[in-house]
Amino acid sequence: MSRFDEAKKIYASLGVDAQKAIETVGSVPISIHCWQGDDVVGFDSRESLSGGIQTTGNYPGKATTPEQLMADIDKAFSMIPGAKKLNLHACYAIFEDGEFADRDKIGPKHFKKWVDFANERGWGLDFNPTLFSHPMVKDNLTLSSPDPATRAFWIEHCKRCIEISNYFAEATGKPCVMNIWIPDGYKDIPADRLGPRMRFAASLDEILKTPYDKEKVYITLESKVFGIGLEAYTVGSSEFTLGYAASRGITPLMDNGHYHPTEMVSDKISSLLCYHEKIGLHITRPMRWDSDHVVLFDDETREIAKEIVRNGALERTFISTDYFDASINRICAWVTGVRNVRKALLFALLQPDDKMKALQDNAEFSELMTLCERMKTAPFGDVWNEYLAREGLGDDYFEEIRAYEKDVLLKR
Ligand code: RNT
Ligand code: ZN
Repeated sequence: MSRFDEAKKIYASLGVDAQKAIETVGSVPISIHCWQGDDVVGFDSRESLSGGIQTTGNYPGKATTPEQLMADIDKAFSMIPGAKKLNLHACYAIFEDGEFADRDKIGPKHFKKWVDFANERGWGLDFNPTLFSHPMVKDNLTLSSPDPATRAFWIEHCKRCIEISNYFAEATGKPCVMNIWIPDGYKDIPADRLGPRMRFAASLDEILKTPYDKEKVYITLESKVFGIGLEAYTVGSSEFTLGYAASRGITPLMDNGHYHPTEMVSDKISSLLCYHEKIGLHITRPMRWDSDHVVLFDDETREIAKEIVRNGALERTFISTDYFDASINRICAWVTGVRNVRKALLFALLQPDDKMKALQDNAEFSELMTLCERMKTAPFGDVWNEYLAREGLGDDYFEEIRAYEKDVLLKR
C-alpha cells in the first residue's frame, strides 16, 4: 500500500476525504506578486523604494529588465503547483523605443507585453496602482495630500489603473482584482486626523467614478496600521478602509502584516464575511513589524487557510501573496512562500470541520482540543507529497533553484 493510501485510510477514520482535498486544492487561484523578483523596484522610475515599506538584503541576481523578471517568474511559477494569477504593480509598465509615460499618463499599451505573457500561459492578471517611489509623493502623502495638484496626479493615476484593470480582465477573459494601497501618514502625532481621511475618501470617490465592468474588475482597498517613518498615524487605517469599502460597495483587503502583533487576520475573516460577498487577502509574514518575510507553513498561515475553507469562502476570497525578501535567492523566496500558502490550504481541506463545529456547539471543548491536536500530526506530508507528485513536482526543489542561480542569476 502506498503512503498516500495509508494516509487516506487514517484521514477517513478521522472523517476526512483526502482524495477530495487533493482534487480541490489545486483549483484555488493564488495571485502571486511580481515584486518579489526585483525588490519592489519596477521599470518606471529610478526612485528608491519609499512609502514606509522596505526590502533588506542584497542577494545577487535581481531581475532588472522585463525579460529577466519574466524569465524568473516562469522559473518560479513552474515550481509552484496549482492555479495561478500574476499580480502586477503599475510601476512595472513596459516602455518601448525610448518612450516614457509618467504614472498619470500610463495606459493599457504599456502592459500589452504582460497580457501576452499571461495569455500564453493561461494565467489571469491582477493589478495595483503604485502610490510610492515617485517624486509626486509629497511629504509622504498622495490621495490624502492637502495639495490639490498632488491629489489630482494620484487620482488620475488610479483612474488609469482602473482602465488598465478593465483591459486585463477583457484581454485575459479572467476577472482582475485591483488593489488600492496608499502609504499616506505621519511620523509623529498629527494635529488633524480627520482632514486627511476626508480627503482620502473624496479622492477615492472621484476615482470610483471611472467606468468599469463590476462583473470582471474588483476594486479592493487595503488598510495599514503604520509604516517606517509613518509610525504615529496612517490615513488608510483598518476602521477607515472597512467603513469606506462597506459604504461604497467595494472589497476590503487585509494584509496580515498590517495589524498590531496580537491582532490576527485569521480572527477577522469571519467578521468581514458577514458583510461582504468578496474579501481580499495579502498573505505575508510579519516579523516584529511589517517586515514581509517569506510565508512559512506556520500557525497563522494555517489558521487563515482554515477560516477560508471551513467558512466555505474559497470562492469569496481573493488570495494573494505580498512579501519581499532581498536577502535570499528570490526564486526560492517565491516558490517557498507560495507553496506554503497552497500547503496551508491543503491542510485546511483536511480538517474534519463538521465534527469540530459540532463539538464546539455541544460545548465538548476537551474533545475538540484533543481532536485539533491529533490533526496536527495526522500524515499530512504524505498527502502533500501525493498532490505534488500528481502535479509532476517534488518536495525537494532546492537543487533546481541552485542550478538556476548558477546558470542564470549569477551571470547577470
Ligand atoms: C504595503 C502593502 C502593499 C505593498 C505592495 C507592494 O505595506 O502591503 O500591499 O506591499 O503594494
Ligand atoms: Zn500588502
